[in-house]
Amino acid sequence: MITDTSNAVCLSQYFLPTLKETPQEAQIVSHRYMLRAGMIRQSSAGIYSWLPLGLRVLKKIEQIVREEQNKSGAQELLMPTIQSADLWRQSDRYDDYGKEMLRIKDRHDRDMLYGPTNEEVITEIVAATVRSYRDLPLNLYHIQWKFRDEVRPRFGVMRGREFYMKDAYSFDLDAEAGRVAYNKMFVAYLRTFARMGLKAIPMRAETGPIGGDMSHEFIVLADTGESEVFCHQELLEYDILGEQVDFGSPEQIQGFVDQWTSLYAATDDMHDADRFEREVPEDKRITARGIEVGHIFFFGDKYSKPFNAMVVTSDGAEVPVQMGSYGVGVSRLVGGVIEACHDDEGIIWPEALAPFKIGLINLRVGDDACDKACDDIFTKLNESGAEVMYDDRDERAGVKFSEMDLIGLPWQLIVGPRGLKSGVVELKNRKTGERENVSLESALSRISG
Ligand code: 5CA
Repeated sequence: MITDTSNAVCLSQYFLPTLKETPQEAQIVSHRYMLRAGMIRQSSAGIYSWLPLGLRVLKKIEQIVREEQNKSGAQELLMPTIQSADLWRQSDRYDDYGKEMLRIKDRHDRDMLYGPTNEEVITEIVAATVRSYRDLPLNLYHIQWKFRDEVRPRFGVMRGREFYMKDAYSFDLDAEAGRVAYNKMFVAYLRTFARMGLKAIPMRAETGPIGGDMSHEFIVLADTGESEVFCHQELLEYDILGEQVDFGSPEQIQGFVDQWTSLYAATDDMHDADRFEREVPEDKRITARGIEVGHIFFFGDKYSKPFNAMVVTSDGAEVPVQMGSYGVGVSRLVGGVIEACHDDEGIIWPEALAPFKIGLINLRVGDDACDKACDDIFTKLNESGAEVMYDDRDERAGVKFSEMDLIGLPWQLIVGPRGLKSGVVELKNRKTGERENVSLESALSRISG
């Protein structure tokens, strides 16, 4: 019995509008493949609809981000997309934010806006509810759509106007505790991106309109990245997933942060060419382009003061809480991962993010033996918990192969009449390109969920 039909789909019925031609408007590979593989459709400039295949990947990324935020001790809530302008007047950012902010009037002629970020909303909540040092530390996050009216929306979901972001906000009694919160997010981010199969390097960065004086951008190296970056090659060799992380130990967390920040890594704005040459041996210097997939900030009382977010200390004094904010570009990551993982035929999904694990290809739809074998495999895979997409369309083999390569599922199981006669099916690994003839049983035991 098929338990969840959304995890086992037949292509003859699945909404997957793929494109044969390369779309002219798409300048970079991730944008081209996302359009061609039927993951997204542009709705207007920098605004996209997520079609079923794209949405599955977006949700997987979102879930990894959520699990790692929760592990680090942050708590999920959900704030609105529409905010009142008065909130932003209180922090003095309403005018400063300029044309990037989408401003709206409601029927009472009140100034509203579509939130580009949520420092004001969350600080107002905390100011009204948190009173004592005993209520801290606190880290609250949500995963919500944002809008920034970018001058040049481009590269598909990488620089959209509407985009999906995880933003967390930490509240602490003093700067030292704030530093602990910042460090926890730093390590949570290392784990988050590593689980997605990405090497994201934390780099000293400018704070821009968010403010503050301590900030790191998490950068994935890619030729099509928008930022120019400089770093020590050994940073690419570190592996946080090989470490036992204890978020309850500030010393251990600080140790990881020190390890990652002791080697040179900076974005263009913060780059110091002399220091780079002094600190990094010539053969270890990386000058590259990169994609910013996350950005963390510590800004002390920049927002807590105007919102009067005060707490009483153990000595009875009243102090403004110390804050940081921490963003992950969830929708940007879909494009970022494709920039890092693809070849000339299409996308190569890391297993953790693949929309389905297996593409089952029936080479002769209508042939009793092929149909029966495929139905059987399809049911067994789904029962095992594996996510499977079954190409049961009456299409030429060449079309099926090239579309499956384009979509980039980690495994392809190819079932044809000739193989079945000798009791075998073909198992192809999308990443290595290796193909093997194996018995049905051994194919199933290798790729089941
Ligand atoms: N409030 C802070 C931290 S929560 C903040 O807004 N930071 S941010 O401006 O750096 O944005 C966080 C992340 O969102 C960025 O690192 C980037 O990955 C993503 N992002 C920013 N602008 C866009 C955009 N126009 N399109 C897609 N993703 C974006």
